[in-house]
Amino acid sequence: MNQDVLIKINERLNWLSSLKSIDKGESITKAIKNSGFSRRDFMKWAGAMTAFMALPASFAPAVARAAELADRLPVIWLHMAECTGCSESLLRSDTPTIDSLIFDYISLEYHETLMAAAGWQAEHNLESAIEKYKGQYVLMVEGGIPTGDTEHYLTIGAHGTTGKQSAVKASQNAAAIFAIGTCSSFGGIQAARPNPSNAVSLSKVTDKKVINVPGCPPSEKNIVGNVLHFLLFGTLPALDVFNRPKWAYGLRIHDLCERRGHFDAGEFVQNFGDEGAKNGYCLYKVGCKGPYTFNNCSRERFNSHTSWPVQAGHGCIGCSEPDFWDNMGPFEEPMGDRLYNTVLGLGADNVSDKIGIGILALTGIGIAAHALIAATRKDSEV
Ligand code: FSX
Ligand code: SF4
Ligand code: F3S
Repeated sequence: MNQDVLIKINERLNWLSSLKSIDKGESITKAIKNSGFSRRDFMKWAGAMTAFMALPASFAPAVARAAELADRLPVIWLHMAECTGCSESLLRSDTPTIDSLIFDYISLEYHETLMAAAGWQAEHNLESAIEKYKGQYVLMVEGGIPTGDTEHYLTIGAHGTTGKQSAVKASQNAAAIFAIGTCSSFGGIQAARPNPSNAVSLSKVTDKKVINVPGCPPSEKNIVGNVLHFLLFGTLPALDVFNRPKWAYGLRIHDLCERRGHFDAGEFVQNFGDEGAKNGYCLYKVGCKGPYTFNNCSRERFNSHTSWPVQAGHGCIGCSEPDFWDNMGPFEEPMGDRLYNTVLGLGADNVSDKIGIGILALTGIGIAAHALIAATRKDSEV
């Protein structure tokens, strides 16, 4: 079975290698070497990415080859309404990582933050990139998209092109489309009540299939992992109900959290800075939304596996879930009283206080709560 998949992957990689590479004067392999990474570092990275994408270890050489062929995959990256944190997540490391090097390499065809061009030149660059790589480019869109009467909020350029028009146009001839970040996936902060610009997700404005890579911001690993996955398979990954790749968003934060033992033992931080906080206790009572949030932060962390919100001492705020700005707040209070009590007639805090080991009940409640959040979203995003 794995063998059949590998044969297919190698056929695809052979086809990719027959395509013209983006001309950067040197190959990706060379660029990585020139940045001080040895072949051994690179293969180690490929092995880690293979595990990260939940593929068998025997796929590591194919993953390495896919990374080396990433320059066959032009990326067009558009900015809509957002804070640019998604680009920052990927590009602002102290030292370049292999992920950021690969991404830098392939993304410069058109990236509004990174490119040198401005004004007419920038508009021209976008049009020519779409034309030149018709049907081949990967479109990545960051940010929510203002619509309706207020879509002029994102109007740019001499032709008065709106953000919505740019996104729709670029999506028409893309080989794959990724909504990068929660804003593009679900509307994000600008779509939070009262949503003055009528911002919506990318999937709401295009009739093409969109893969959502949420997180505010998503980790650099989730962004690059999706590019690699597309290079390897050329098809859509298995997606959850919110069109998030299951290999990245299949588990809850809570499932692999390093503080989970304390949750199970009923050991909670009651206030920031208390004894429990010093002892690394569970952050549920100071607002952690890890039990309702599907993402891989507790396993992969950020900044080359350095840390993540819960490790830094603050609860997860549910940033990869639809409408989290409206649904997950207040961010430093537990959902318990508001959600569990009203919906399920159970106080999660009572459960965890009285029983201590509330794991089974809470897991069930967590899942039910997640389903409820899904059912009560303002709009259907999928
Ligand atoms: Fe949104 Fe990306 Fe949050 Fe910011 O731009 S997902 S506001 S981190 O950066 O789109
Ligand atoms: Fe970790 Fe938050 Fe779950 Fe506690 S509630 S175990 S801090 S994810
Ligand atoms: Fe976001 Fe929670 Fe991860 S806040 S970054 S999904 S830990």
